[in-house]
Amino acid sequence: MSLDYVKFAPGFEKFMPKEYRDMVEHGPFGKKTTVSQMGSFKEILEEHPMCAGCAMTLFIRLAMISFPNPEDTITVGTAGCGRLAISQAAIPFVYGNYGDQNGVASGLSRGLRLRFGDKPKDVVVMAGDGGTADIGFAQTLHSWIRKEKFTTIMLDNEVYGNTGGQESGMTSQGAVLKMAPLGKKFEKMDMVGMAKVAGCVYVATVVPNNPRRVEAVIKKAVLIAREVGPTYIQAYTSCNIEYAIPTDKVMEDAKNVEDNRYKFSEYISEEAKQYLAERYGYKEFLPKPAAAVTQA
Ligand SMILES: Cc1ncc(C[n+]2csc(CCOP(=O)(O)OP(=O)(O)O)c2C)c(N)n1
Ligand code: SF4
Repeated sequence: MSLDYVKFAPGFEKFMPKEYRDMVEHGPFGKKTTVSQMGSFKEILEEHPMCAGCAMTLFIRLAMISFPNPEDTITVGTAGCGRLAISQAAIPFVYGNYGDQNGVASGLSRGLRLRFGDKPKDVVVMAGDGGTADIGFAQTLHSWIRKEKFTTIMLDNEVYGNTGGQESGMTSQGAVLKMAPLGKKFEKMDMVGMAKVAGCVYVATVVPNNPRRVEAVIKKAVLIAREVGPTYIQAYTSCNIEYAIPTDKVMEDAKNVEDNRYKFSEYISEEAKQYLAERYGYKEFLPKPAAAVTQA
């Protein structure tokens, strides 16, 4: 993949569907688009069949706008609500068996490095909390322990949304769901803690009601995964259906949850900070000048 794969072959332009022409002419490929420009360019994800008001869809949309090089990005997913939107985007999507996304991404990322050498090809896993922390738990953790260089994003709606409301390891203790009528008995899994212990060099928690923050987090995670090591983002992406959140209150819920129990957090290893500063000009991570020595 490169910009060449989105360009028209000579003479074919007039035969291409309008959607495709619009994507080539007004899409984000080869440009630096940001979430603050939403509405002024054609996005790689525009339509999806997910529930009205679903916060997960908003997060996926923001994440895709934030990919540093969408024309050189492949997403990997699995069963669950998110893949319904991710698979509609105008970039390649790999969909395997339930829970094998980090195994698939490991092979894909290694293969792309062998094939394309130094030219970055970004692999980004996006999967639900069930896919990441329950059924795919072993593959998720092992990819981190093996230091596989790609980004894992958990779409944490704290439930199995796609199959009608079973509890997941990421459901909060005590939560009552359609298929957990007695309430969840155990604590929410600490996947952030596990990511750090397993060797992720960048770990962040976010909610989707702060688009600029989502953008900053996604960019850092994808850039760091190119060369430094595995990166993990855990995003609160409420399921308004299973948690009965009125569609006009979805963002209010996200704000409340962020304030109360899903605070923004970011861990960056020293190596990753240095890499971002030196390679991508992140000024906040440049070494601070030594304090002037006060003369006695
Ligand atoms: C091997 C296998 N087991 C079970 C299923 C059925 N299944 C599809 S999606 C899903 C749960 C998805 O929950 P989660 O990963 O949290 O994603 P969400 O739908 O909540 O976004 C299950 C159990 C499946 N597709 N494959
Ligand atoms: S079931 Fe929940 S997570 Fe799935 S699309 Fe609907 S609102 Fe979103």
